[in-house]
Amino acid sequence: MSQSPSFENLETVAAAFCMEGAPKEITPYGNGHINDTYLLVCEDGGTEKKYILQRMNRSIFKNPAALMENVANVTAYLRRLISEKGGDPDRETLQVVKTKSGENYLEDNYHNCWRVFPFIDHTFCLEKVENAGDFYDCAVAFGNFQQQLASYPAHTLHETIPLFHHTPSRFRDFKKAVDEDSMGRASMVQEEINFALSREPDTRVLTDLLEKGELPLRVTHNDTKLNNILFDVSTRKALCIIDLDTVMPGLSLYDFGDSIRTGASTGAEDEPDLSKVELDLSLFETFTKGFLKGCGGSLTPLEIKLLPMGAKLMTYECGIRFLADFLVGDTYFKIHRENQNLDRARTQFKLVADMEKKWEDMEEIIRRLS
Ligand code: ADP
Ligand code: GN1
Ligand code: MG
Repeated sequence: MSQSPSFENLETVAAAFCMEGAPKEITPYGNGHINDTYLLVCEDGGTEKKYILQRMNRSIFKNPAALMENVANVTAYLRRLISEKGGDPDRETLQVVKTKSGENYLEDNYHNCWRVFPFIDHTFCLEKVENAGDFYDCAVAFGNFQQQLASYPAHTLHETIPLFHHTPSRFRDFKKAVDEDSMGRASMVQEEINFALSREPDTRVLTDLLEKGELPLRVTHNDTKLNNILFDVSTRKALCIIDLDTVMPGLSLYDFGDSIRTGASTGAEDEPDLSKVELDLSLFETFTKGFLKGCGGSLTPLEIKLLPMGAKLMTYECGIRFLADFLVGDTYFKIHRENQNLDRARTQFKLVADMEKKWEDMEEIIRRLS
């Protein structure tokens, strides 16, 4: 199938799922960097039913069956918890719509893998924090997500992307991309490469502590960027955590750090004007308060102490991933313009440098809140 499937192709795919009504409109949707996402509107006897139809990224997710087993089991588990608490499972978590043959996803004749979720209507995603209250809600929701999954049988989860947040392994991949320089781009980004290389000793801090058993392995989301949470239009409350492809055992610091990276930056992830990018300390404080609350006292003193390191390392790690992708020719993260991955890497490194400048302030905030 071509890169942009036609309505007819998509309609055929959609028809294989247990949906209400017949497909009327199918349009590209959202700003994810990984999967191809469509809003699918179906007509059912005069009423509209909406779904999210996604083509999973096969070059990233090597085992779609294992991935979808994780998503189906985790969402079924969350639905039970939400119902027990009197919440609305149809709006507060995702639900896997099965294919007509009872599978969690469909593999078409071209080896594309597709899945469907009910569209959670009257919601919006934030690409940038608009006010501190939203970011606080987001922090409580992500902390709470980790709490909810604390009793989930972690051993049943498949590792959908091996070594996803293993920063030393990410560093090795980055170094390989620099050494191979397959696109001949390294000479134009020497300053960025040197910035990343000089911080190599930091890469091991969290994984060493994990290996020594000083940091607990938890079930974490691992991709807690701002646009992976849906807000309710009427209440403007954080409603539903989405993008569950990387729910796996991990460190709480990964989830904390990835949200700071995206939500506490004053600029967009791909902002070309670096003067607009810095760490907003007040948003850092807001998120920390919310996350501690959401985790309900479950974080250990060492986890709390290391929250600034979580923020810095997740930002650094994302920076080297973007830069490596730029060096190999933009094969992983979707780009919509030339040099977008380079701009993304630059914003992450600018944020890392700013965090290093504001290190004492971050530590002081953590001391005050703990
Ligand atoms: P990616 O892995 O590419 O980031 P996501 O699963 O995060 O893909 O989906 C991309 C976007 O689609 C989200 O940021 C959100 O805007 C929207 N989205 C995904 N699932 C739903 C849903 N069930 N209801 C409403 N919007 C959704
Ligand atoms: C990707 O899927 P999405 O767009 O929410 C990526 C994250 C990165 C992020 C950078 C599976 O997230 O790890 O931090 O882009 N997801 C995967 O914006 O690699
Ligand atoms: Mg996403």
